[in-house]
Formats: sequence, C-alpha cells, structure tokens
Amino acid sequence: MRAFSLPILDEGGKPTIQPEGKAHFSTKSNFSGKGNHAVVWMCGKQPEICRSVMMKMKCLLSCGWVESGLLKTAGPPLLDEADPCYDDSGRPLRCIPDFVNAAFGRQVASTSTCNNRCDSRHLTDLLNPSNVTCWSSDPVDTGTVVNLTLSLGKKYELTYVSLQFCGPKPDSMAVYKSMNYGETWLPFQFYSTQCRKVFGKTPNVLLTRSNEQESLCADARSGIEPPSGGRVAFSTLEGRPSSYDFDNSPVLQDWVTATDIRVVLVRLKPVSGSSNETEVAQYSVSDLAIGGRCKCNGHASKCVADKSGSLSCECKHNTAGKDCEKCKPFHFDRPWRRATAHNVHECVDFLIHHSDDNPIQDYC
Ligand SMILES: [Ca+2]
Repeated sequence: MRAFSLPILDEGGKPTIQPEGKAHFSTKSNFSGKGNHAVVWMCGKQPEICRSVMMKMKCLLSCGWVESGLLKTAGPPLLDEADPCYDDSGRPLRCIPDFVNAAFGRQVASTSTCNNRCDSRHLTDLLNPSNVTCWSSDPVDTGTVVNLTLSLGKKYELTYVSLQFCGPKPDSMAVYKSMNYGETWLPFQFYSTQCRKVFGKTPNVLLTRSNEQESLCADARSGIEPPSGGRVAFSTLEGRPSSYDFDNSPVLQDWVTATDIRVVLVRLKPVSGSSNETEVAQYSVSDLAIGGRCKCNGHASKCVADKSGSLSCECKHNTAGKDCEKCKPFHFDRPWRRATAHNVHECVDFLIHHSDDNPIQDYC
C-alpha cells in the first residue's frame, strides 16, 4: 500500500483530503480515471502538477478543470510508471514498438499449392534454427514464377526481408511491398545474375539523395554458393544516404513502410538457352523473415490486436489512428507531426494550449 492522499469532492464540489484507501467514488462524481490515478474535475485554476496528469490521462472533457488532480491507491497502476512514451514527470517522449520478426507465425499465400502437400506455415515457423521445416513449391520448370505473399495487417517500418532456402537459391527473384493492403505493389529489390535480361534493370545502381526510393538489382550469389541452405537478405536502408538521418527523411520513412510483402521467385537457374532451362525442380524455403517495427510514428510503444484480431498502435501523446497518424478528437490545436528524438510533437488539447493566460473559468 502506498502512502498517498486521496482527494475527493465534498458536497460543495471542493476536493477534500481523505485517509489512504478510504475513497469511494463512482462515475457520477467528478472523477475520471481508475487504477491508481484519477483526476478531479471542476472549474478553477489549473495547478502545475495537473498538467502532466492531464497529458497522461484519458481525460473526460466535460466543462471542467483539474483542480486537485492526482489520486493514488494500492494496486497496479493505470499508467505504467515505466511507460516509455513519458518520462517520470509526465513529459512526453518519442516511443517506438519493439523490433520484431513481423512474419513469424503469419500465414503466407503461395501461388504454388503443391497439390496441398506443402504447408506454407513452414515458411514462418522458425523456432529452432537447427531443426528447420521447409516449404517446397510444386515441381516446376526452372522458369516458372511463384509468388509468396504475406500480409502484416497494418503498416510496419521494415529493416530487412530475408529468405532462408532449403534447396538452391533461385537465380532470379524480386521483393515487392504494398503500402495499401495489397491494392498496389511497388518493387523493393530485385536479385538476378542477369538483371538487365530478366528485369530490365541496370545492376548495382549508385544511390544518391535524389533516388533513395529506387529499387536495386543485385546478384544474390556471392562466390561459392552452397548447393542448398543459402540466405538472401534485403536490408531496406543499406546504401541509402539519408539512412543516417532517418528521423528527418520522410522519403526513407515512406520507403521502409509496408503493409504487405510479396516475394516473387522468378527463375531457379540462369536464362541460358540450354536444355537445362526446362529442367524440373522445386523452390524450397525454410524461413521468410521480415524484420521491423509496427509503425506508430513515434507515438506508441506497442501495437495491440482488437477483438477481431486487427492490429493498431496503442497511441499516446493525444494521437489516434491505426498508426497514430492523426491527432485525436479535440486535440487539433497544432498540426499532427511524427515524433523525433528531439521533439515529440505531441498533439495539443485546445484547453491546455490556451490555459496560461486564459483560465478555464471562461469556458465553464
Ligand atoms: Ca520453416
């Protein structure tokens, strides 16, 4: 039990100090909050302490003001004391969800059904790297294209897309992304020993600040390749000049954003014109990994699923939306902006912003 005083309202609507643990109140009273925080609402002058409380609370915006704000009781806090979106004094901090393998355990749609003998769950089930499970395509000739499509369910900011192969690496493959749940697709990266011939792309184009959203083509094979078990990993920011100033690069923030990833396995062997071109073989992949963070624009430290399983950021800083991409209602006093390390760009309640010289009594 912590020793905090408990302000509740007397009959005249004024806060009174009660012994610890004795306060009882209902939603009919001028309280909002639960757990170990609450706010008293009434007209009057705003004490300094309440400003931070207001920022941390889901406030009920009735006609009122925080007169005597903080209520603490025993039990788990409503607001995690270590909430990375705020410091100890309630000041907002830029916060981001954990780095994850966003593909793990997700379903992958394949254009090769393998007559239902192949289990696409084996593409995203990596638990024990020394005991891998493999997905294999239908037996195809070496020029048959197979798509593997994975939906992330919301926007993520991706650091890498990688494929671990059970069989030989394909000679040519491509990685595409969608930013609108599969409506349209944009190329992320191409791999081929014959970039011009297969994809019409010049290999290894130099990236500058003027073409940072350019998809590149590279040879995924380097030196002596193992006959099977190789890995192809696409790093979304590698070689892109503004990656060192990612906070201030909307171009790259956009570049790494995706809701869906599609891997297109194009050819197993080089286009040679030889009889080998029609050799029957299989694509075989043990793991598709997509490394990144749920995109919350610096305004949430985690993403949560609702009852239907739909993922959304748990938005803080008075932001709202699936990706905390807008200010929540009644907090439009300045335009929404993505948080940076130096400025959180918290959305501001009209009342808070105008409180310094204009007490709330004017609005009551
Ligand atoms: Ca596997």
